[in-house]
Amino acid sequence: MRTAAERLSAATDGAGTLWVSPGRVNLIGEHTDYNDGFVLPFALPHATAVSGVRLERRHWVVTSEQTGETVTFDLSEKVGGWAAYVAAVVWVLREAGVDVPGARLSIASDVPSGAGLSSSAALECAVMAVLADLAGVDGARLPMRDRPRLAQRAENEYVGAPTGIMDQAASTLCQEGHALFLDCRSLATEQVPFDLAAAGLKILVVDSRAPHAHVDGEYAARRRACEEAAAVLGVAALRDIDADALPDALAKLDDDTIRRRVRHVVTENQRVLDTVAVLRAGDLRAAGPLMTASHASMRDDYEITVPQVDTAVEAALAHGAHGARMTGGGFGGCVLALVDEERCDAVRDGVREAFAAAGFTPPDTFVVTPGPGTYRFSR
Ligand code: GAF
Repeated sequence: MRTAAERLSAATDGAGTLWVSPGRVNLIGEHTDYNDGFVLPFALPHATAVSGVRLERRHWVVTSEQTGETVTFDLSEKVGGWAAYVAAVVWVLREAGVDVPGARLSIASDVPSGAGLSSSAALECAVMAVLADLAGVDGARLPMRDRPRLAQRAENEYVGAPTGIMDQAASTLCQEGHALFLDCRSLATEQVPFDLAAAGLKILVVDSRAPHAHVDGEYAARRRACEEAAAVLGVAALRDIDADALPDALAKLDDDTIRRRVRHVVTENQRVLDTVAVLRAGDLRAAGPLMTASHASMRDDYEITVPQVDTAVEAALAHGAHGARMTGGGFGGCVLALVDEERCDAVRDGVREAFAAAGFTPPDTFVVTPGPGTYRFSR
C-alpha cells in the first residue's frame, strides 16, 4: 500500500514542495508535559503529508484527501473544523514574523484520527514545514528545535486546545530507531536508542476505539488541578517536586483528588527517568513494569482511563506482555504493549478475545517501530 506522501506525490505530479510529519505514541510520561516535566515519545511510521505551491493572492486553498473537501480562507476570517489547524499555523508563523505567502495545500494522512496518536500535531507540523519552505524560511532561520513551541501555540491560542508540547515536539524532532527524551521545561532533548528488533521485542498498539467522551473538558480540568496544586505548594510547576519530596508535598494538600493528581505527575516523571535509565543500559524489557505502573497511576490517581483501555492492558499482561499502558491524553485512545516477538500474536488474540467477551467494539491492532520526525519527501 502506498504511503500518504506517495499518494500526494502522484496526485500533484511532483509540483511544489512536499513534507511529512508523523503521529506519535508516548512510551511513558503522560500528562507531565504541561507540568514542565519529562516525556519519552517516539514517532510512528504513520504520517501526514502536506504538499504546497505558492499562489499570487494571499489566501489558502486547502484540500483534504480524507474528507474530500476543499476549504479556502484568507487573513480576514477565523477558520473552524479541520482547516483550523492549517489556519492556526498560518497565524502563528505570521506572529513569528514569517511573511507567509498564499498557497494551495493538499493533505493526505495515514495517522488514524481520534485515536490519541496525535494526528492534529502531525498536520500542524507538516503544514508549518511546507509554509516555511514556501516563504523561503529554512532551518537556519526557523530551526526545527523552535518549531514545536510555535505549533503548540497555534493549537493553544488559535484552535483553543490547552495541550502541552509533547506531540508537536515528537512529530518534529523524533529520529528513526530512537525514543525522544524531552525535558518540557528546558526543551533539552536526548535521542535514546530504542532498537526493538535487536532485543527480540515488538510494540503492539491496540486502538481501543472507545468513543472519546468529555475529553476536552477533562483534560482542561486535570491541567487546572495541577496548576492549583503547584500554587498551593509554592512551586512554578509540579516538575519542581521530586519523588523524595512527594510525601511532604502530599501532606500539605487537603483535597484527596488533588493529592492523587499530584502523586501521578510526580511518580510519572520519576518513571520517565527510570525508563530512560534502563533504555540507556540496553535493558529494554525492564521498561515493561514501569509502563504497567504508569497505567495503574493513570487509572487510579489521574482517573483518565476507560474500561476498554483497562481491559486491553489486563489482557495484554495476562498473555505475556512485559508491560502495557494507555498512551496519550486518555478517555479512550490506544494502549501500547511491550512484547517478545514470538508472543505478539498471542497477546493480540488475547486482547481481541477479552474485548469480545466484554461486548466492546473490536479493537484495531498494529505493530509499530520508531520512525523519523518531520522531513522533506524526495520524489
Ligand atoms: C495530549 C496532549 F496534546 C499532550 O500535550 C499531552 O499532554 C498528552 O495528551 C498527555 O500526556 O496528547
